[in-house]
Amino acid sequence: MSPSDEIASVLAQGKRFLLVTHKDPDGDGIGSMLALGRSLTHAGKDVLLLAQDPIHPPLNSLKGAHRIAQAPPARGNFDALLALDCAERSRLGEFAHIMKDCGLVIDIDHHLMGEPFGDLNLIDPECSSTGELVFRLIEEAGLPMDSDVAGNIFAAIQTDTGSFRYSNTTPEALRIAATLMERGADPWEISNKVMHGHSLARLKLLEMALSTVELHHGGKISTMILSREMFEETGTLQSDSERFVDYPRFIRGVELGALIRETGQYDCKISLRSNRWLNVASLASRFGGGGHARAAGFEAQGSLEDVKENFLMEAGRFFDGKGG
Ligand SMILES: [Mn+2]
Repeated sequence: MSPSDEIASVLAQGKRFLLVTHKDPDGDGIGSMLALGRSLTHAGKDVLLLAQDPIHPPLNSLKGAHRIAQAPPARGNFDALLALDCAERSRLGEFAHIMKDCGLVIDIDHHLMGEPFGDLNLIDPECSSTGELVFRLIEEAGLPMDSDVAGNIFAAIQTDTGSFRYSNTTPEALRIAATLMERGADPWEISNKVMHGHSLARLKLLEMALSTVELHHGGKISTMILSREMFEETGTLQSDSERFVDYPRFIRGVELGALIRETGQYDCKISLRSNRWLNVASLASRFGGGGHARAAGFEAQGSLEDVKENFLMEAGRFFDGKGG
């Protein structure tokens, strides 16, 4: 039996399911969780959706987002835990311990890093997004798909492919998007909510971030900085800086764009994007992180200045070694 057949039969036989996604959830994780959760609920299952952090704008406008709980359930007893878009066990954060209360752990993901941690694993790194895997699973398992399920899968694929622009956009992703439209997904409505629904404060934060953009390594590396002060001054959250990393990458001649965010005292988070050939997953792994060839990230300890300097030194070396 293929992994998706095995998972389909667990979903058909089980009654209670717990769905989770990674910490700092994104559109793919939340959209996938909401879509699969609603479909299973309509199939008569008892479903609990769980996220470690509150769902911030604009993702809280996805249909059904208010149903996502933040606290783990008092009673375990789930037939299975489905981990969506989690990349590796550590991305489950504080929820990793709930796994023992669940009959089976099912890992559904399109990242290629670490060992799959599920009893059953539906992993396909060729796949644009976890949303695409959820679509396939729902179809193959014969689970119900109404317009809200279709819309949330569409939002998952749209956010993870940068509105069908990034290099993970495949013919299959576009075909599925077309099918989702036929099932009632409305791309304009979804973009307005998920891609455009931002606050004025976010624009003020972007204004500050843009003023820090610099070029390095002969114009091939570009950096952008976000300090804790900037978040405080504008009253914004880390989640408001989603997709800022695209701006340094958009500069002509740049191959590697990096967004360096200060997340705590001596804690930074670095997001990496490349345009054509540089393997940023491999660069991130030098710092203990990971991701995809064109989008990756890692965490680092130190002041913003030190982290930036260290990163630029290593990135320059990686570049010169034709890091692929
Ligand atoms: Mn994803």
